[in-house]
Amino acid sequence: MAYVDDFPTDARIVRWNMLVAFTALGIGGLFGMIQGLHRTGYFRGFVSSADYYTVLTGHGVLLALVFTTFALCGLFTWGVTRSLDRPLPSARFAMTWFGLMLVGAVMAAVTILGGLVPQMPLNADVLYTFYAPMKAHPAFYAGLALFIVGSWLAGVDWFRTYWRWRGDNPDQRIPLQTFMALTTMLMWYISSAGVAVEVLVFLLPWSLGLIQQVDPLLTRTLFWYFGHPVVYFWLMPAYFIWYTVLPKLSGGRLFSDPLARVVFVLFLLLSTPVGFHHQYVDPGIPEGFKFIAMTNTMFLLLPSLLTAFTVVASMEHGARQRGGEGRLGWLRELPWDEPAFAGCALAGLMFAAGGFSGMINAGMNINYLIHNTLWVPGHFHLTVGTASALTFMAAGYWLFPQITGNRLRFRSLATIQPYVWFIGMTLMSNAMHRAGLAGIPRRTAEPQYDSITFQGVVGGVSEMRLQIAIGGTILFLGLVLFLIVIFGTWLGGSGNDSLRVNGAIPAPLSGPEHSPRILDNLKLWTAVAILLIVLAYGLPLSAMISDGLFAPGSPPIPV
Ligand code: HEM
Ligand SMILES: [Cu+2]
Repeated sequence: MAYVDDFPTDARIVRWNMLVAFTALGIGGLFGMIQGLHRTGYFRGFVSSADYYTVLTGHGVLLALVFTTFALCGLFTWGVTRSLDRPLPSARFAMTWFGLMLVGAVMAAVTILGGLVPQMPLNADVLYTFYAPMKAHPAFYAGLALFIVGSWLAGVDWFRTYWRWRGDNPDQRIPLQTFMALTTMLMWYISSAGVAVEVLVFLLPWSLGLIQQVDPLLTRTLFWYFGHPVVYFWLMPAYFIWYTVLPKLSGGRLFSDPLARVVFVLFLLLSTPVGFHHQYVDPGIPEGFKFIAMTNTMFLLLPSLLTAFTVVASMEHGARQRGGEGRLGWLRELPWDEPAFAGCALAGLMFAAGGFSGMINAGMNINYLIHNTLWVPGHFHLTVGTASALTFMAAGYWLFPQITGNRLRFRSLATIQPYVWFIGMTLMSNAMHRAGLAGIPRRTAEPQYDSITFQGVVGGVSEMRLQIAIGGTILFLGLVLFLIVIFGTWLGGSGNDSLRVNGAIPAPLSGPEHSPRILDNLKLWTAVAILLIVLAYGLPLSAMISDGLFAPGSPPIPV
């Protein structure tokens, strides 16, 4: 029996979320390729120099916000209902949050793309970080607000399902996948409150003309209060797949359920009190608080290192079950020709590289070297752009047959797709990192300044630009392969007769009974998380608002 037979309504909800996610991925990826080509200086025909920022905003919003959040909603709806073995309480409620998110996302996207059509009054060239003094059309902020509220209601839906299950099972440990979804959502409620205040109290009224000015430092701080934890909102669903699906795909079982719980609790505690590490160069924030943020950030490496250990141990266990031997010889026994496995494993490998460049970003002193250069997109295309994106694609290969009842189509394309993405990203990200070291700025259509020449540290500047463009084109090709497989599987229905995916997930080697019950005390961890935030943010925030909520203000930069 596939998931779709047990939970037909929920399967539809998962399907729709994933399809919106992958559509956003397709459009956003096309914009990415255009950017890479534009920056070479040779292929400028696609968009004008000014429109570059419209495209860049579309790329960032569609990929970093829309694609990731819909994918998360699809994966968590599947994980919660599967692990609790009960459907969401009400299809109507589920369609409400899905609808709110969709309407919000479409409003934001249409407002951004309106910038490409001179006759339309809409525009929002404010980049996906959208902070003042850049100002967008009110429809953009209203769309964002709907989108965030929709995501909150999605979390309510998973909590409701969990509470009902709890009523029937008062003494059981929370099933792991549900535990992961709930801790992620608690983190999301705490952190997205910051961006909700930023949008609803400041940016939307300002863009409607109801207030004349906003305080850029305060609104930036509110943004980054949310802007770091949001990266865990992208990553935790990838971890969720690595912990619960990847061991099975490797032919084994999860090494340790308790370690997985510890990791998710650590993310809940530490994701938010670190946001100042995005503001190292902002004046007006005391250096000591930047230092605290840096220290917390370094602690945040711990859950990722624990994950690397647990996931690799599970993979090794799987490979040895399949007859793998030797210190590293077992690696050969892993199913590298299985697209879902290869996608997750390559995503994890790239994430390790992203972790290293992330440590450079996080260091208060070396951050100055790479701040606002192409190094930064070089870094996060390894993390969100691959660790999350490629894992979500891989999860799609595994999940689509289960949620549609159809066999995976174009399997040979699916088999090579993760490798195509891996090669494209290796080229693009490597060149972006090096270009950043040469001082080439990010978010700049044509980075040529009078009397400044960029010196390549290794290789030349035009070589790096070319490598970014070639890597970006290969990535887009990888994306097209993926979309052919997924939409082919969805539309090319062959019925339920020959499903090749076995959706069962085996029990871990070490189960939840090996950990103290306090790990499941979500109220306690939420309280500790809030306490840490008060310590990290209380004083600097109160200093920022002590001179008035809207002052010192700043005139808008019209876009
Ligand atoms: C086809 C694959 C992709 C290509 C070719 C691509 C290319 C690029 C390029 C060249 C930039 C830098 C532009 C600049 O700073 O001037 C960029 C920025 C960015 N990319 Fe990608 N990218 C791809 C996929 C992704 C994915 C999958 C994600 C996230 C899930 C992502 C998220 C971002 C974000 C958030 C930015 C920063 C936008 C900003 O600075 O406002 N990209 N991308
Ligand atoms: Cu961060």
